[in-house]
Amino acid sequence: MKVAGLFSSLALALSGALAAPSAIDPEEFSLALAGRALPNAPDGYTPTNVSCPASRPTVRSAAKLSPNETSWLETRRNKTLSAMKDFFGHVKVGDFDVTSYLDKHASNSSNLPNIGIAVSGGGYRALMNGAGAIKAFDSRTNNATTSGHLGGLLQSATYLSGLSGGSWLLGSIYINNFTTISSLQTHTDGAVWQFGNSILEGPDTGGVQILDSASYYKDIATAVEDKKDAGFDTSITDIWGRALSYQMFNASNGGIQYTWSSIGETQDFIDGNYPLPLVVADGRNPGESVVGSNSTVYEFNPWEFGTWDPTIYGFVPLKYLGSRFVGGSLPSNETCVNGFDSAGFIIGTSSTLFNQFLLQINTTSLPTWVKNIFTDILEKLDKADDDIAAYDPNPFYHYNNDSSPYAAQTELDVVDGGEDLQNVPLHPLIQPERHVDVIFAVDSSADTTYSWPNGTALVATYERSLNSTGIGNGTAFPAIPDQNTFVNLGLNTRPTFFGCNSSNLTGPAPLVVYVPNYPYSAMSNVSTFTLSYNDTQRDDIILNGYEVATMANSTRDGNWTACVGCAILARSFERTGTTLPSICTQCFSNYCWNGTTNSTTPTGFEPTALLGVKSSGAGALMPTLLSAILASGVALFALV
Ligand SMILES: *[C@@H]1O[C@H](CO)[C@@H](O)[C@H](O)[C@H]1NC(C)=O
Ligand SMILES: *[C@@H]1O[C@H](CO)[C@@H](O)[C@H](O)[C@H]1NC(C)=O
Ligand SMILES: *[C@@H]1O[C@H](CO)[C@@H](O)[C@H](O)[C@H]1NC(C)=O
Ligand SMILES: *[C@@H]1O[C@H](CO)[C@@H](O)[C@H](O)[C@H]1NC(C)=O
Ligand SMILES: *[C@@H]1O[C@H](CO)[C@@H](O)[C@H](O)[C@H]1NC(C)=O
Ligand SMILES: *[C@@H]1O[C@H](CO)[C@@H](O)[C@H](O)[C@H]1NC(C)=O
Ligand SMILES: *[C@@H]1O[C@H](CO)[C@@H](O)[C@H](O)[C@H]1NC(C)=O
Ligand SMILES: *[C@@H]1O[C@H](CO)[C@@H](O)[C@H](O)[C@H]1NC(C)=O
Ligand SMILES: *[C@@H]1O[C@H](CO)[C@@H](O)[C@H](O)[C@H]1NC(C)=O
Ligand SMILES: *[C@@H]1O[C@H](CO)[C@@H](O)[C@H](O)[C@H]1NC(C)=O
Ligand SMILES: *[C@@H]1O[C@H](CO)[C@@H](O)[C@H](O)[C@H]1NC(C)=O
Ligand SMILES: CC(=O)N[C@H]1CO[C@H](CO)[C@@H](O)[C@@H]1O
Repeated sequence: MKVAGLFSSLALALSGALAAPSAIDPEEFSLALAGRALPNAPDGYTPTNVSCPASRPTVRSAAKLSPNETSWLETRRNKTLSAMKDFFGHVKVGDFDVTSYLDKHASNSSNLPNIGIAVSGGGYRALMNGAGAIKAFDSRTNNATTSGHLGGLLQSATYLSGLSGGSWLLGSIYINNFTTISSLQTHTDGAVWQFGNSILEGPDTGGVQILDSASYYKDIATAVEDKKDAGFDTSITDIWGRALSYQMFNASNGGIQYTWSSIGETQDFIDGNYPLPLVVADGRNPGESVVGSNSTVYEFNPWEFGTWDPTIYGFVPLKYLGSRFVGGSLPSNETCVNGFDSAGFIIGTSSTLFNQFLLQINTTSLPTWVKNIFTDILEKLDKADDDIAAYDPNPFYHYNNDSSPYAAQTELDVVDGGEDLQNVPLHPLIQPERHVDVIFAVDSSADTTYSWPNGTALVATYERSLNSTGIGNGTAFPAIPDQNTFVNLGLNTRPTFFGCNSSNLTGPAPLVVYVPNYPYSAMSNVSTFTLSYNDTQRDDIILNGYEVATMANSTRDGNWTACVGCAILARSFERTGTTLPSICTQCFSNYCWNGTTNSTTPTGFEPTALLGVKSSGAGALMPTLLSAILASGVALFALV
């Protein structure tokens, strides 16, 4: 799919018809930059030639962690140790003295717990429910470090992964200097996270973005056109990623100069002050239009883009994406390129299913002439290819020729991280090299008729891991029952632990704490298709997400935080030969799936709010809307 030339007509029409405000005042721009990741792209959105470092970038094998990650982990471990001590200062595990335990084993950090958090896809629903969980896990949230709460889990974590809607959450946090959810929930006009303005209309005038809808479209069109003019393939995902940036990044002009790799160059990240962010996307095989369970799963970490899968089994320096690698190295006649990894393009890549939202421009209150021009452009796009991000040049061109289905492709097609049904980004966290002990898997998928999760994402990851000599490539994952069992046994109505008994695993694998979206004080099963939320709806769903993670501040189970503590410590206890405290035995009998199944077809799944709905802000999904939209042919949305 090429957008070649298509944008010039839009840009021209818009700039001609409007006295659009001129470019941002440079002084205001530099002031607006304080406190974020780095605006280090050489030329805005346009990938640009730069001189190569003395040691030219190469693709490396996925056999090990990158040297960057290995050295960063050493720094991070000290930070997670002190954060865990703080966490267990208010999270009591019976009368077991966790602080002394951690101190006793501090000299051998591989004995200490290694925590991952994964935030699923599912559009704005996943963004908001995931945000509620992250808010609950964050020690900086008011009252989160009091009894019955889980503040400090985020600070204790080594990894935080997100895909699709979950990647918007990661982008919002990391590109904005690891900001808090509370700060993203401001009520000021023009601030970030103003979901009352649909992404189709663009940001409110005023505030950091200072744009009206027409200049919003003009700016997006110009950015994407410039990339095209520089000789790079563009797709609808480029437009989508730019649009997302205006909503997620607190920087003027949609943070056009912010790269994803700049996270790795941010001082607080270098100092190990927060977890390693991992964004997941899928590969679409050449000649295939459906992304199957054996598709390649990519990760974007702050240093690299690539995959652990046996297909490619390699990683390329993220900062140098856009350079013409051949067989894993950069030929001497080729130059280095920077600026391809625009932060918005990365989260846009992870959420390509949603670029279809752009097709709903007619539902907005935009002036008809803006709609007409945009419709005109969209109609010229090749619809069949709509949902890809074009990684052209393919950084893995002629790399691992024998195993890679992509080796002969000059372009790599990358799609939404949930398209292979693994809608919770567990893949980077189950890589044996990372030695993760426990994953908090926050699932906001819309699996059931009324948009609640039913374990489909975990089933997909489990099934993939069974092909251990093939696509699973040595990853192990706890046994997961079928979705009917999830619903019949209520495993999707409260947190459930999988893989408690490590001797029943096919290899080293984390304990998975499944945290499904469930109604407490709001009906948080909002439709994947709803594009705008006022602040009340937004805050209600975030609060509900907080309650999902804390089981309503432990009012649903007074032992909940102790049980979270037990899940964190379980694998560490095994390594150090520590007897399980009796509270943990009790927790595991309550929360661990014990192998029971009931695969009969359930009658339906329609939970009501456990605490009663506090406000009418967050309405439940209307099935009629769902059918109408499905009938209109975007059935893929049902998956996320
Ligand atoms: C980012 O946030 C940290 C922690 O709040 C703060 O110390 C630091 O100064 C901020 N960085 C910038 C560049 O503002
Ligand atoms: C990652 O490691 C490479 C090689 O050791 C080094 O050149 C590069 O600067 C590192 N990247 C960052 C962002 O620290
Ligand atoms: C971690 O902490 C230990 C003990 O305080 C210290 O000796 C070590 O240098 C620290 N390591 C890093 C990488 O900061
Ligand atoms: C924190 O707890 C105090 C005391 O219970 C309460 O008054 C206050 O509203 C709480 N703040 C938040 C943000 O929940
Ligand atoms: C994925 O599976 C399909 C059918 O099961 C097969 O045709 C295809 O070649 C497989 N792709 C890879 C990369 O293994
Ligand atoms: C570099 O050399 C290769 C092989 O001769 C050629 O295909 C490619 O176009 C050259 N690249 C540039 C930038 O000239
Ligand atoms: C918007 O509505 C017009 C007029 O009904 C129609 O021609 C056009 O195809 C629609 N655009 C989109 C993107 O659906
Ligand atoms: C579970 O979700 C899948 C879609 O992810 C759906 O096809 C299936 O019918 C659902 N089953 C139950 C029991 O909810
Ligand atoms: C296992 O994965 C390989 C590709 O890695 C694929 O060809 C094969 O069909 C898969 N087997 C099953 C049972 O899914
Ligand atoms: C133990 O492993 C077997 C074989 O993989 C599996 O069928 C069973 O469900 C597992 N039990 C639990 C509790 O995970
Ligand atoms: C927010 O939206 C909900 C649902 O549409 C509506 O009931 C509520 O009145 C709105 N609240 C505000 C403050 O606009
Ligand atoms: C554990 C395992 O099977 N690793 C394999 C992953 O894929 C690469 C590339 O095919 C193999 O070299 C590894 O042995």
